[in-house]
Amino acid sequence: MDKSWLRLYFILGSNNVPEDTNVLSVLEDALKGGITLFQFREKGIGARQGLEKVELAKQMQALCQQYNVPFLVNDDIDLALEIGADGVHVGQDDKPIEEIRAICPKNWIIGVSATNTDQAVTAKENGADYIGVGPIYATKTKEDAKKPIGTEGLQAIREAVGNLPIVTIGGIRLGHVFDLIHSGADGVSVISSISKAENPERMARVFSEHLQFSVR
Ligand code: TZP
Ligand code: MG
Repeated sequence: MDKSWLRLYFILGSNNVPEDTNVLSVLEDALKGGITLFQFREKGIGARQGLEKVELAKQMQALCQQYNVPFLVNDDIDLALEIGADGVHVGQDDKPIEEIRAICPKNWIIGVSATNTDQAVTAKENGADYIGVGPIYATKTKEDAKKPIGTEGLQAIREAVGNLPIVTIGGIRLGHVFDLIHSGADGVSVISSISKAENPERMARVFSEHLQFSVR
């Protein structure tokens, strides 16, 4: 995969936005602000299910296509296949990569979450296109998030996986970008920093600028 896609990776589901805020307009704002990859992550309290989930996914996918940004689906391989997503992101407890490769289009992007060097190396051996490393910092967005690994944890994983593309996740704010890139990340993935920003478009744009000034 083109690792520049990982630079500003936005993740969103319908329960990640403030009340009375339209989740589609938050996504469109983030796209306007310059996000480079998108993951549809519809889970947790109040998450849409069944046809409602499919409908929201299709609407988000259409927006991403308009802005030429790849569209990935979290966990739900069947949904990703059904709507023709560009790939999936899976956690340690989801379907193994080998099983996904056996049923998915050749050019699918498959990302895997890793919180330690063992998981990272295994994901690389199994053919992950990239790993999502974290949580780096404390986060309230994921209820069952593991203990934060900090930039030290990230550096250890970078050393263990060589040049495998890495995107970092968990509690990432603007002020972290420089340290993360200099600790081995190819990009940052964020939910709340953008989804709950007063102005998601401007926040995405400023993240994008910080990333430009943080090149390794
Ligand atoms: N996986 C590890 S931390 C996390 C996920 C999905 C949540 C990230 O959300 P935020 O709001 O950017 O901390
Ligand atoms: Mg999962």
